[in-house]
Amino acid sequence: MISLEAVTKIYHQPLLSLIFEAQSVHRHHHQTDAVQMCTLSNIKSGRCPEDCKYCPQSARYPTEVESYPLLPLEEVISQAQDAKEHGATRFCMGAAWRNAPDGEDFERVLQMVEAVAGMGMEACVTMGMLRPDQAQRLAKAGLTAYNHNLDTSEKFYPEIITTRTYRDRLETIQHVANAGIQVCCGGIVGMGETDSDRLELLHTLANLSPQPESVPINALSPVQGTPLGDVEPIDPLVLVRMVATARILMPKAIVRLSAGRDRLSVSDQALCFLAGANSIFSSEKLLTTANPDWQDDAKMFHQLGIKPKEFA
Ligand code: SAM
Ligand code: DTB
Ligand code: SF4
Repeated sequence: MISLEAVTKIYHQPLLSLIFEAQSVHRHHHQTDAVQMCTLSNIKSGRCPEDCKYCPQSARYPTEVESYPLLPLEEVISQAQDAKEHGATRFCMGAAWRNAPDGEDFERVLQMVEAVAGMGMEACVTMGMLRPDQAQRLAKAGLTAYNHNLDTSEKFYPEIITTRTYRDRLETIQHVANAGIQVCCGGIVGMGETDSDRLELLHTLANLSPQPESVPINALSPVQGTPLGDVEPIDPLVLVRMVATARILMPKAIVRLSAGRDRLSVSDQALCFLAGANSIFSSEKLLTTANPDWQDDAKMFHQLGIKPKEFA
């Protein structure tokens, strides 16, 4: 068990010492100068019944996001092929559902997972709460990882989401791990939370058993129409501290510099890589919001001497 005091001590040390410690841990456990590219696909968009205040896909907020039902299998396969050709080794399929469905839609998601895994890519899905039997079927289809974020601290969580509890999230994460699927679990900064909320989130993540194999750190991408649409952008150095602390606490995890990169300079991102981030989402769109495009990232990798991490 890692104590909250230990997490606090790591997080609040002088920034340069924190980055140095994180980079030392990083070099011990990971290939240096290699960053994994993952590509997202919004396989089912909009009209979500949940009230996550950050999310443009919630049916409760007047946003301009496109709504469509589950995409056809062929469309998703073609997107995955395109991502692979651009060097992505992980394909992450997101669906705006409160929980994983049953019936035809679930069968189609299983086919998508089989197809992506069959192409020699890591397959990841995020579609809300999962039951143990659904997790087992996804595992059988070849799913590498399931993304289900805690988003923030247990304390701040009710300010952001009221339609499902922190406990619901922890249960889904346990079902995923029990089925032998890797857990991808992280959070968002820049929603008005305090340092103490960030520390508590990191503390909860690091004490999950097993620890998550993948930890996405998102900076809020504010979307007009959502209750957080006008929130001021976060100081990039908060992101650096989050990444570095996550790296030290979860040495083996892939730490993903996720939403919000379109507002970061190459130098900000370089600091995040130095602090132990070793994955990004690539392609000009995340699920619904803007992201640097393939060319921007190819240029950044060249400038920083980073190689795309190969499929292992
Ligand atoms: N509906 C499923 C769920 O909530 O688990 C899957 C899709 S949901 C969009 C996946 C994650 O994206 C959320 O948990 C949240 O962490 C992140 N996210 C959503 N909107 C965001 C935003 N505007 N800025 C940053 N991260 C966001
Ligand atoms: C995660 O933590 N970040 C990704 C992925 N998991 C699914 C999603 C970010 C979404 C950003 C808002 C949007 O594009 O709609
Ligand atoms: Fe729905 Fe997921 Fe968006 Fe929450 S984050 S509103 S559950 S799509």
